[in-house]
Amino acid sequence: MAAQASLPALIRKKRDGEQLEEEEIQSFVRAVTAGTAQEGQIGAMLMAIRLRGMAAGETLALTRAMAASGRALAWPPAWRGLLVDKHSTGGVGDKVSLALAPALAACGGKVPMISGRGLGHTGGTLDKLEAIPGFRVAQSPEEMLSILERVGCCIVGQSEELAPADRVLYGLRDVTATVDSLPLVTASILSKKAAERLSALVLDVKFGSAALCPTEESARELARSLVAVGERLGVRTAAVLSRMEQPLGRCVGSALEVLEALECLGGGGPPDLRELVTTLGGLLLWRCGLAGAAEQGQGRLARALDDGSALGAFEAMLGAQGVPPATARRLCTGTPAQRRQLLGQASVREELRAPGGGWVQGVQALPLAHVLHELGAGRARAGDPVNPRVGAELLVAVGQHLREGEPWLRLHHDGGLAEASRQALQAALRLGPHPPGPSPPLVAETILPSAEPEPGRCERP
Ligand code: IUR
Repeated sequence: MAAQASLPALIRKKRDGEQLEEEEIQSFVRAVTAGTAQEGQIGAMLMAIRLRGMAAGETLALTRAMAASGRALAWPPAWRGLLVDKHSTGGVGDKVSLALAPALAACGGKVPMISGRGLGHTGGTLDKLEAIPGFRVAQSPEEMLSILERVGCCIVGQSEELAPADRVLYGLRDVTATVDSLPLVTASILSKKAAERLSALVLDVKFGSAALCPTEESARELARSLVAVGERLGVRTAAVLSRMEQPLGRCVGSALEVLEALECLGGGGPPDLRELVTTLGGLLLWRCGLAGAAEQGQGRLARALDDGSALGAFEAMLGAQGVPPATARRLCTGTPAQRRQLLGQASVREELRAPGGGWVQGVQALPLAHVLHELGAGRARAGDPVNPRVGAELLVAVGQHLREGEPWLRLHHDGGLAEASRQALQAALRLGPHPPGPSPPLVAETILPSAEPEPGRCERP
């Protein structure tokens, strides 16, 4: 056996633009997981990868090594083909997971959804769910299995044991300016999904001013990388490119987003949210074989939202994850006022009024998210608390005419709105003298694996 290359030799090799062998990548990831690699060495390797990139085979090897750094989930053989999940690269007002996981369970899927917390301007699914009194995001793999047996879906946090190498690398990427690296993003997202032992995965890769990917081209590149590596890991993978200029739906902020997800789960809610839930879910049902085509899958998802079965699965999931049954019942079947009372409301609710008259061309998501973040809806550092009651409701839609002084945004907060923030919010409302032209579609493109099987393709679970 050849002598193991030292970490400096591996860093040098990548630094000089050479490709790393699979064993070399494994040895780097082992050193990261075992804690024998120094932070400086890990940072240097991350920067070498960020600057030199990785070939497809290297990215696959990195993903596999990171997935193998911890425990993998195990499921009964009878669930073969039914295990599905989705991942979003993050958006403003993105509450899709809250509605999608139970809707998929209602369609016969098994959904072991592992979600994240918000960091930066985008909210996290776990923070949103924790706006519900009693909801517990920490569930062991054994508890996940039991919930999936009874309910069909769970939404949980990443346990210490799952892809621990990603935890180390992700933490250091933030402080070494190496977050925006295609192979590192691909390996980070897919290592956790590979450890979930999924049958099918759909990725919502957002693009636009409030997204990780600023342009449609960069989103397409990331989506292609994710789909190609996902498939080679044996997971049937698809991605959509969706626009993220404006908030998704009408509500932003944890408690308000839970309320909006409940509307969607009951067959109502804003059309853009329902469109994304049914599009992503339809692709998943098709890719795992529960539907013959994506359109058929979309129809099944829509029926689960309309006939109460998705809402029923959500109520069961809440009960299984620590919410007292009476609370879960009231939240899912109560009036909007009863729901608001259960989740609690901020002490201040104020309406912003249109500074002039005109036609609504759009509302920019990024400044809105920044102001809500300042008001306590987001966190500056991992581990900081968030205020679930802080949020905003859009009172207008694109194409609507507003007269000067008419309310366009209802802000929920517990005090501290600075004048500069108020001005930033007013500037986020874009008004024009004419009605806007037709809006571009929310989903710009669907990315599927290329038809040709790639060499080295593995068996599917
Ligand atoms: N989410 C992840 O899980 N990993 C990443 O690298 C990014 C988002 I960026």
